[in-house]
Amino acid sequence: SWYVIVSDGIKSTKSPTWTFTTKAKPQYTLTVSVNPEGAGNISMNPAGGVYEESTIVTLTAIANEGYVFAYWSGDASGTNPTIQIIMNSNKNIIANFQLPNTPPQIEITEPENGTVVSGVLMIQGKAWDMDGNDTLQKVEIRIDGGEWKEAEGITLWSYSWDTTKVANGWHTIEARAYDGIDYSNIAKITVNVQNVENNPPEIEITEPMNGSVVKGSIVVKGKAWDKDGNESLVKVEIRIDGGEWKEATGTINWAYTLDTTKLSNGWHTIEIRAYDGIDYSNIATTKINVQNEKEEKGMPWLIIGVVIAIIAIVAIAVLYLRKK
Ligand SMILES: [Ca+2]
Ligand SMILES: [Ca+2]
Repeated sequence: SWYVIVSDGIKSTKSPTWTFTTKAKPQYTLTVSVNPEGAGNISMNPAGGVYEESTIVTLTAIANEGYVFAYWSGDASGTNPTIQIIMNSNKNIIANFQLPNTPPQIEITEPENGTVVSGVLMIQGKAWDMDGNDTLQKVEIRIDGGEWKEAEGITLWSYSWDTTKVANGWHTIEARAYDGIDYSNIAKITVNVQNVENNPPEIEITEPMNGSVVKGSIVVKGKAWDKDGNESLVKVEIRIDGGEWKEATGTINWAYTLDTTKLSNGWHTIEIRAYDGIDYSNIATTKINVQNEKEEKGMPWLIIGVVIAIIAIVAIAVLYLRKK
């Protein structure tokens, strides 16, 4: 509060008393620290550490040599080394640093670069990490620059690759390891896939003709052959009406005896296939119309006839005795 005193040297007059209040903004304290100690510094802009309410402070974490910035903690978060905070309370902020990551390393040990391979190939190798093998998370493989796929195991890893799924010729195998932060270099080999391509066998039914009317015991027969050599034929199989496959006799010239009395009268489907140890042939089909004669079922009629005859004889006998 204040007032004025006016004086002419003899008399003085005091003015009324005026009062007013100033509204000062509250002030807050920003405390920063570094973890681990000596790993780096934090610059504050504006500098100071004590700020009026609502002041925006830019914090930058600066790593010392041998460290990298990791994340903020306390009253801040995130992994960006520069952040802005608004001073609306006292704050305590920690900049966390860590030792930089060493990427893992990888090696393909099997197969050797440039070798001829076939069938299902077991690709194998090793992975390691200077920061400790326990940080390794996975090993991935890709074929011909395709999608990365996870291998089995890590420090000693393997990956099963079916080379019959690709064309014969040169193919690229690449491997990499991951430690949760960085991928390793990519290990790369090329191999020459040489698989023998198999032609499926072929088959034909020569008897019975499609649509034949048959009865009793019949012989189903035909021929089978294979472009890769008929000696590769393993077996010929037959099934009736989509039932169980049964082996026929012979291969190049095969036969199967079918008792049609075990089948109902009417149309039935016979299917045949050949197998060369790798692939089955197409299925050859023929339809037969079974017509076996029905067995005589006279017995019930005979019994009924005898019963009627006995009743008739008894009736006649009764009538005859009554007349007497
Ligand atoms: Ca590492
Ligand atoms: Ca074949």
